[in-house]
Amino acid sequence: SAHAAEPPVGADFVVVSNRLPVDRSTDDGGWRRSPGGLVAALEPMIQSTGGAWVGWPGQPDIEVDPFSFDGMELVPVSLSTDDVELFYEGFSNDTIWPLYHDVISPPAYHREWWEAYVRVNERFAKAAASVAAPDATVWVHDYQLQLVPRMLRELRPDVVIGYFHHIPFPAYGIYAQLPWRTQVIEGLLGADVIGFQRVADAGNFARAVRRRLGYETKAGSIRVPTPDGGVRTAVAKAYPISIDAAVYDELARRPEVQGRAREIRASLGDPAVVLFGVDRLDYTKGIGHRLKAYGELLAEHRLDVEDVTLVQVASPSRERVAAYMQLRDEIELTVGRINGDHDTVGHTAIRYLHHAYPREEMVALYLAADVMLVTALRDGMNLVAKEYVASRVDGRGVLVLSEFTGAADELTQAVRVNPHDIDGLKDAIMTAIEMPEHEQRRRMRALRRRVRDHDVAAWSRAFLRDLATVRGARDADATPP
Ligand code: GDG
Repeated sequence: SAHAAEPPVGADFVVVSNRLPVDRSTDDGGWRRSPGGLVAALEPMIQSTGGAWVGWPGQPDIEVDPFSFDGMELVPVSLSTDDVELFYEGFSNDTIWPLYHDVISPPAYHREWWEAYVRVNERFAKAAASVAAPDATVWVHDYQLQLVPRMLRELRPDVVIGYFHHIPFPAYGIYAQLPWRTQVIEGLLGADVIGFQRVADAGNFARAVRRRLGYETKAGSIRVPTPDGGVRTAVAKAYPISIDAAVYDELARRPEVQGRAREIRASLGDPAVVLFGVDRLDYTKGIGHRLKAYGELLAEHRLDVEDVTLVQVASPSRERVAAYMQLRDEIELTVGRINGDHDTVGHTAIRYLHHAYPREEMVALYLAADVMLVTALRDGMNLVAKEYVASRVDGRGVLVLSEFTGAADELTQAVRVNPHDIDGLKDAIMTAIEMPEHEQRRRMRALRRRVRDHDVAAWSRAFLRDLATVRGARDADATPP
């Protein structure tokens, strides 16, 4: 018959995220691991428990059977071209993303998009339900899948469910715009532990729960009524995500990477100061604000193009969403103007790169940069800030960091900025450029310690420890006296 092979007995640990941790190679159709901290953080746990990962393989309209990869069972969820347009580009990236980033760009509300979001979340929930062993632990990730916790609980009341939200959760006054604001909160409350990047995000969520549903919340514990008339506790708490700091440290110590960093500076004409920004080309990242501040510093002769270059990597992102096309046009117009006004034949103001680079090259760029500019208008965490710090094995370099990133809660030794305040941003850039070496070292030492001691493995341990506590409490309740 046309039936797929029987699913395995079931996995004790299941991760569910929009994307599987692999990409299909365009050369040979084989699967390659996609880079990223989440895989690195979760892989040991998945491998040791014979766990599974449920997610979209990244291409529309393909049906792929579950397969094993590096000791993990990968369970593909297929999305049609319509699903990608309505669920992913539409509701996820053009409704939730701008709304949750404080409406920097206006969110679009379309009932058709919402219907697709419900439908696709159901598909993910069913896939997770079919692969989880009895009493398994299931960890759902991010804003594309906010309805999955509740749907999964209805299908499988035996499993323990965690959810981690990688982006901000907005203040109620903003959240309240969402036509489906009650359903989304009910979806999230299906989880036993709901993790956020910042304490403020967890607080915003608890407030939304009180306002929409009137449930009692106390110090991150939410009392959720159950269908049988009882009540259970859901935990809403901050777990700031991080990076695999040791990997960046190790790469940055390689002689070939350090050689490449010198080569990069030389190819820019060995300017006295290299400024660096790297972001997905996204309106949340404040790239325009950064360019404006830098352009004014050049125009006012506080900086000279002979001495300073800004390298801006803007990796291509969500190129089919209109707001991103418009952003790209704006940024590229601004770059062209600044370069046109200030470049000399031998020196450029901005080396603008609309590409993605391999990780080794990123680390070489971090090492080549005297000043790292992270000027996001709103960002859940911002891993770039942590990667820069982890790469500075030489103890030098200055991080300019927006106070609107999750990272600002932890990286308190950075030069802190409000990117909306262009004069303040200009002064912060000058402070960073002029910072004496001993002060760079003092700050970088503290920053490096923070990132080393709070790496991505510590993050997943903390989250999974709280999930295990839920399981323990439930087992204790179920045990007859
Ligand atoms: C979301 C939240 C939260 C970028 N360009 C290249 C490249 N990157 C890598 C960076 C970094 C990652 O992509 C970007 O992570 P961020 O945290 O900076 O931002 P988002 O993509 O918006 O991520 C964010 C994160 O989820 C995790 O929870 O921190 O707040 O928005 O690792 O290095 N990597 C390579 N080449 C590139 O050109 N290799």
